[in-house]
Amino acid sequence: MNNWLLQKNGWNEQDAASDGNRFLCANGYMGLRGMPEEASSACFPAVTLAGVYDQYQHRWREPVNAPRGLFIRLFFDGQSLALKDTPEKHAAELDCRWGLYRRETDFGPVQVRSERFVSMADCHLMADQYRIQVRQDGDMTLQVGISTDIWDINGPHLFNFLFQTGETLTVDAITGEKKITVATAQEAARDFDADESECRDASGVYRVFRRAVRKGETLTLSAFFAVYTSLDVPDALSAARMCCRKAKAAGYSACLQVHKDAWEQIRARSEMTLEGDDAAALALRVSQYHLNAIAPRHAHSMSIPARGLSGQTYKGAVFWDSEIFFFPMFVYTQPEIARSLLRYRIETLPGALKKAAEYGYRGAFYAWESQEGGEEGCTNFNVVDVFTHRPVRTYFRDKQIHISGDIAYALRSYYDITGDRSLLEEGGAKVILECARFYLSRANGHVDSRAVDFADVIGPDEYHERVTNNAFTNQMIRHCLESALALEEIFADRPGWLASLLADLHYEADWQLLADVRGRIARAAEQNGVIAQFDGYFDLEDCSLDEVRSRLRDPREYWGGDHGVAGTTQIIKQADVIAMMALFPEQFTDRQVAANWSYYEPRTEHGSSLSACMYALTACRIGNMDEAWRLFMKTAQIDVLGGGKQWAGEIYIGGTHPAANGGAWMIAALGFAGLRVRNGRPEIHPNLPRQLFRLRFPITVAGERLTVEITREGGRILRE
Ligand code: IFM
Repeated sequence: MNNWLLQKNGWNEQDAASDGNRFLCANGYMGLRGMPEEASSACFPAVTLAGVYDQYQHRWREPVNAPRGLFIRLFFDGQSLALKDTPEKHAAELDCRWGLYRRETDFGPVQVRSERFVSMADCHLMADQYRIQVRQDGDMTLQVGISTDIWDINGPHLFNFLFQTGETLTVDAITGEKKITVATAQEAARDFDADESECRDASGVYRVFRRAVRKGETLTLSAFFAVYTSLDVPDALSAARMCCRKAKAAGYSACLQVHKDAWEQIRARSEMTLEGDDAAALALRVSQYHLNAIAPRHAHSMSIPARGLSGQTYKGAVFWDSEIFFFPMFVYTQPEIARSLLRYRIETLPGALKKAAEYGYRGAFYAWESQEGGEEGCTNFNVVDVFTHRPVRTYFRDKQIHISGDIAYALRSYYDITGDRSLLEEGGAKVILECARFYLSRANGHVDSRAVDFADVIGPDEYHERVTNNAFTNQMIRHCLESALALEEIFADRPGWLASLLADLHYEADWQLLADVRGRIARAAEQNGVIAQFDGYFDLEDCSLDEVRSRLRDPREYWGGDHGVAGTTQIIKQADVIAMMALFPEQFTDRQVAANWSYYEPRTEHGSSLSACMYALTACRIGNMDEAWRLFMKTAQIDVLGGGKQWAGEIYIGGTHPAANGGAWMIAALGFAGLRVRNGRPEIHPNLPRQLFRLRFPITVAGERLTVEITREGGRILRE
């Protein structure tokens, strides 16, 4: 099978939120939710801009949604043919080869077929081709415009709207907080005669085409929509206008061709081919499409929000998802994107230093939910209680300290996999040292005075707050201190450089202190080979997941925190000890992994889309391929099936799942192929599930482009 199409038949407004995610078109600069052109704001349509944030009053700061171009209203004999009027037939699809959204809707008197894309060749552009097949004689009116009826979670964010008509329609506005201009422009081309006019109303500005139509006619309209902000260029409006004009002059087909060429190049570097199971092959393609579509190719220092560009969920913030879940696919396939993700952390170091200082620590304590400049977007009250409707004190912001170690981990991996130390020279080494400094200042003494504790933390399992010696966190810290120490060896040929860096940083810890603390970080207790997730974990109530679920009084109830149903039990939200074993495979024996896997998996809710892939990776390691397969499918199909949690308390958390998309690549590459880099060389240790007979994918290691091929007979790494 060679299926690249994610398809859905029928229209149901209830599915609008998940369809908008599933059919998202994006190019790293902006994301356009997968709704038909006529969809109203009740269907959560949005054009979400990467890296443009705004805070309205005291609400949460979140990314800005631009006015929505390519918005169409259709009337036949004076009747609106809106989608909410339940069209007789509707089908939508996403062609994952090139990020093309297509839909076909039978409105009765007319049938509409459209196709659109968010350009990979020009990140400011999107284009649409809208074809109307007339079924009966009548009078038709088509309004094509820019809608300012914007769906926001914590908005509004745009003010002082200025509308212009003429050959190009434009809408520009400024954000409330920082007065960033968001300028949009739209041009249309048509192959039919019509009376043409313009109209403006409270919801936007439109070009209007009116004509009498005859049964059997086909009318085609192409629309080009551009977005620029004053963060891109000083005169955003002129730039948007120019972009549209150029696109219109080139025509839809030419714009489509260069867009497709750009996608071909992306796929040549990253596309995995999996043979043996059609559903899995499609799910993997959808996953890779979604992650590639939101990569910041237009910027040399930018990261990716946890819900990508599918909207404003999680405040458009950058989490550890970037370093631990998105980074692996990029570092192995398109290292320049991995570099951009890490440059974002290098450039936002001042925010991390500030956050550490606010809490009375030295060094770099990165934001749990990082926004512009590394500012912390996570509040102390990140969940709203469904019973009292009051905010709940959560501790993600102040206690999830593994974030700094996660960043150091990715910096180190970047060096190990690419062999390129320039990123360390350009600020990466400084980040590692500042993270190490943070941990040294955060360390606590231990009752036996030999061990070093890390108390009052939260591990990846967020349901248990303020624990001591979370195994995952302590391991990340250990690795961070080791990475700081390793800089000496990495820069052995430039001792003067490292010494001057340390002097510049006024780095007070000497290597001996680092080595000493690293060696004394407390190790969690073990029971029958099972590592306690944190001190006292085994003393908690040991009951089943079903039992805990049965205690819920509301399906949206938050499981964690002081009153959550999971907090007093051993039920965890997501992979924690197992995530540690997946990220540090060499530190644990197969036996240890097997014992911990069997213990923790039944106790894991998988309430986060970050969980299943860690269990799948470790299942590959211990040869439990049936479970690896089940969890691979769960991970890879998440945006195919539109699954995942939608609510945390009263907070909407829906959107696409880039961490699972990255997780699917990780399971296939690091799990099924057993890919790793040791001493600068790639190795494979194949574990192909019985459902597959071939897996093939390109990688780049130490600058060399290679192809990994795994079959039932074994595996090989091919040089180009
Ligand atoms: O980073 C994750 C976290 O681990 C669990 N809650 C959602 C966040 C964003 O994906």
